[in-house]
Amino acid sequence: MQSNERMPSWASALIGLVSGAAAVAVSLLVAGLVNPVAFPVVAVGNSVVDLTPAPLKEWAIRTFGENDKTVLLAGILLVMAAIAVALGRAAVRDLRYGMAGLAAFGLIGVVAVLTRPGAGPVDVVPTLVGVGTAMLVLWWLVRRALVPDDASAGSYAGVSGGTGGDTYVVGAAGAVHDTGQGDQGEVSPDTGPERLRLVSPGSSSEAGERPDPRVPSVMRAGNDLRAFDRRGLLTGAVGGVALAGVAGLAGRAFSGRAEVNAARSGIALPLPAKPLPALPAGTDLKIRGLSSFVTPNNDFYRVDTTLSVPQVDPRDWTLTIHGMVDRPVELTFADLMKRAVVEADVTLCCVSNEVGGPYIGNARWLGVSLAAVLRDAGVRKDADMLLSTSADGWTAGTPVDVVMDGRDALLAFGMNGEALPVDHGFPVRQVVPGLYGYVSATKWVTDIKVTRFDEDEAYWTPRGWSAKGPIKTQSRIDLPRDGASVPAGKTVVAGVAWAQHKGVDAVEVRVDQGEWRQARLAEAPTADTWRQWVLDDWDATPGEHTIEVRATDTTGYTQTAERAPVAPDGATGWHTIRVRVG
Ligand SMILES: Nc1nc2c(c(=O)[nH]1)N[C@H]1C(S)=C(S)[C@@H](COP(=O)(O)O)O[C@H]1N2
Ligand SMILES: [Mo]
Repeated sequence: MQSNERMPSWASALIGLVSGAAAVAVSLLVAGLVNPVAFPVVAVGNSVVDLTPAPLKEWAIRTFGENDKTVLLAGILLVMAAIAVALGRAAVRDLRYGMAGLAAFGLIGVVAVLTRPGAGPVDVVPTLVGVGTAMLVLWWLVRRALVPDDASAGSYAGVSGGTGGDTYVVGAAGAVHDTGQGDQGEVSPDTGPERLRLVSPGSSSEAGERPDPRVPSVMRAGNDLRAFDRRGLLTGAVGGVALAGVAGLAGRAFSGRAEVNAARSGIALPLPAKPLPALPAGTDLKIRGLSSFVTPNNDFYRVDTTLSVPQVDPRDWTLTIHGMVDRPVELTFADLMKRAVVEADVTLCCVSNEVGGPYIGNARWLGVSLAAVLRDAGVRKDADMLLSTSADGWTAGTPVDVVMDGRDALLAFGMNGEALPVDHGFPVRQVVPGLYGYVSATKWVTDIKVTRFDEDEAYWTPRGWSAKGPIKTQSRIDLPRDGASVPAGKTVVAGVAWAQHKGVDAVEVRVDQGEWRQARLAEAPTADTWRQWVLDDWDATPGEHTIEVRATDTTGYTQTAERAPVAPDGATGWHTIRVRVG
């Protein structure tokens, strides 16, 4: 008898959606007060990211690039909206179903929040308050939308069989327990299954209006006659949306973004002990379409697993160095700034960068020597791994010997003359020349455990990536663009090549698998950066042409032609483009 519910489907959907929106917004607000990472939508999203099989994740990165997180969040919100609609339907049928569904949904949120790294018991509060809000709003909206039928006294129609035409029957038994709602009159008595009444579609309180044939107007539960009150629902929904809007805006404000941005802009970067000389003339060939030697912070690629960028206030930040050390160390941001400051040009590169891909960038970093900090702590001889952890629980495993071998491994707080951008790890990240980011470049770093590769595993290792990740010698053609049409005649071919901490020794280019020709190399300040290259004198003849590039590093190794995928330890192969000349 409860199966023939007939509140219009938009109405039950609206009830579900408004309840859901209120829950999301209120939990965002509470998370802003308690802990921004405890926002259940983000916690669920982060859990989805962590549980996604590596091939699917790679596909997402390939397909959506840096929009992958937006796509994931949009997907999660869509799924939540669908669930909210279903819960709205269920609640109209029987409020208990709606409540049970919300409770189950809340349980997922609680589990997601509690399984995030570093989660504490208070982190469940945003989820619980959010679910509580959804329950209240759901109950309240159902109550407003379904009113006792005797509010419509007088507009009686002897219509039977509520499923046809414009008269509907709803199974509201149990949906509304308290029906004595102010101007809407008394609880209707048991009206019996045969009776149906028409009420005005806009409002049950305006008896006598002509029924709108498009709007189902009367609902009946087995023993409880309910009328759909459209105006009651719509005004309630407006209230719910307003609540969600206010809570959402306040939540955003509280989530710490504003504070951290203010703290960041207030930072006066210390001067390096020995400032780097200006870049040699000829480091940047300044060719239009060729990647600039220094990648502006705004153009710098971003790769990480986080859905909501950790907002770490430098005044609260500490870095703990512990594990296989003689003297565990805890550093504050002020401690860090008091140490000898080092400046270094380092090209960062992602292991997920396909041949010819965009996940590489070069910056002038400012920070302190990671090796010096580790020497203060006293690294034990048998330790071979630094397990660094970020504020959001991500980890990287870096070989101790690489960090200690004299290269500019940094705890960096400056990037291209400004404080580290929040997206790139503010207040402090690691930068290690020569290693892919996933094994070295921990952003928002807060903890370094000195340990062993045979005792600990970092984030990507059990997900199909190699435990160690030295950067492979690579090169890329920036100009002309793959697939471009260019006029015949002298054509500039240019790009970048990299072999961090070894240095690029030569770059060769060939057209249509002809002879390899030496490209002219730009200057590079050290072996830790990429190097621009250019071939000035290609005389392009009309037709389709293939252009290939390969680099040789200072160890004498020339890039292999053999194509390898990005997993488990970086792509190989020659970047090859096709152009049409004519
Ligand atoms: N906290 C944290 N740090 C991280 C990551 C991450 O997912 N979380 N990703 C790493 C990877 S895979 C790369 S390639 C670099 C990218 O740094 P960028 O985003 O500043 O370019 O950051 C590294 N540091
Ligand atoms: Mo990466």
